[in-house]
Amino acid sequence: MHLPTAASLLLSALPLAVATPTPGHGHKEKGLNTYAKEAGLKYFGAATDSPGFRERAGYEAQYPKYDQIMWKSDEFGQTTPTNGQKWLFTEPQQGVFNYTEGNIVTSLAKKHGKYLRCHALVWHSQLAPWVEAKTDWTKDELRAVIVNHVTRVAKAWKGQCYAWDVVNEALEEDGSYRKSVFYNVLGEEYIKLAFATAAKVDPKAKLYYNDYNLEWPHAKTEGTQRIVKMLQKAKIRIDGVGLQAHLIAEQAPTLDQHIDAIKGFTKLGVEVALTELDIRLQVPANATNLAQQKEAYKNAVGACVQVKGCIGVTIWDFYDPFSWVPYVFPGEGAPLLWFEDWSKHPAYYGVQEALKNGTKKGKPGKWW
Ligand code: 9MR
Repeated sequence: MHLPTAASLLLSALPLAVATPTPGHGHKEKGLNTYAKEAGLKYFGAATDSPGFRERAGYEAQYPKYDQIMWKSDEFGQTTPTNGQKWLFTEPQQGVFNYTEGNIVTSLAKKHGKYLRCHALVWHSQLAPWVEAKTDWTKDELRAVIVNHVTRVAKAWKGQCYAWDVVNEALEEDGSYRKSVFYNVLGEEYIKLAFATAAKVDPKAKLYYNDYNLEWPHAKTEGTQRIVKMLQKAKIRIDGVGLQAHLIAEQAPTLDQHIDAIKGFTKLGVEVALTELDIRLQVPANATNLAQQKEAYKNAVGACVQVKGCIGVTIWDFYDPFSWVPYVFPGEGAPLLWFEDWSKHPAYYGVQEALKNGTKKGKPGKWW
């Protein structure tokens, strides 16, 4: 869907020769990754799935247009496979490893020169069923399972990942540990084991803890700081915290909340990235919630630009039909930057403004 803005209606009524290009409508518009690099970030990226697993089936006719934006433009300098590297695909049966699904996206990243974030080594969800089917793991057995999985999978992409999400979503909202099979058998030791193993196998990849609802300070951000400190104290390498940033347009964090949350991690000496940004709204979208979404995107990306140590932003796909959101939150959707008809969300220009108006090197932009 495309909602004409007041500015675009006004412009279309003017003779072309006098129409001054507005941000986002000028001929010299660059892609988001270009603006991100100019602002001092490493990348602005988009996660993507292998075609067989994209959320909306029957959209094959859209693939050429999709690929053009995903791979052949300067919109995105980085990607993350949304599914293919997960345990379910990489070790479907104990000791049987398969990298086919993950390789689809990782090889495209290589071919097109995009940074790659690798996702995710140890996670309670999209886990191969055999891990949870066995209810009487001994500590030693499960330690061996984790070490073997992390070793084999990290080795498979060794040297290719800018970063690995080593442990994903280990916390509850109150900052306590999630009672996953890993935690139930090993306690917090499983986190140490996963990071120590990944550090050994891929010394160049940045090792991240990744979770959602870390974009404003509260119990869960404190729990995450506790994990960072625990690893540091044990002299186990952790390089970054990934803030997934699955947000809601109508109730998104403010710029200051984002900044405080990010600084809460960077002050510990680790870097931060927004790793799965999307901002859902009640559908059908309307001018009000699209404006809220624009503001929310601008604040999230703007905070990353403003805080030293926040190195990049990844949106969790870029084309609305391929988002996971409507399948999990009925009545909500349109969380990305391109609508189904390929017109851009107002939020696209919110991101653009955040990137163009701010720089890590200079003073904060005038809108801060
Ligand atoms: O985008 C992924 C979707 O295709 C899967 O069906 C879903 C299953 O949980 O996982 C989605 O990605 C998740 C990511 O791996 C971790 N953080 C939350 C993401 C959205 O669920």
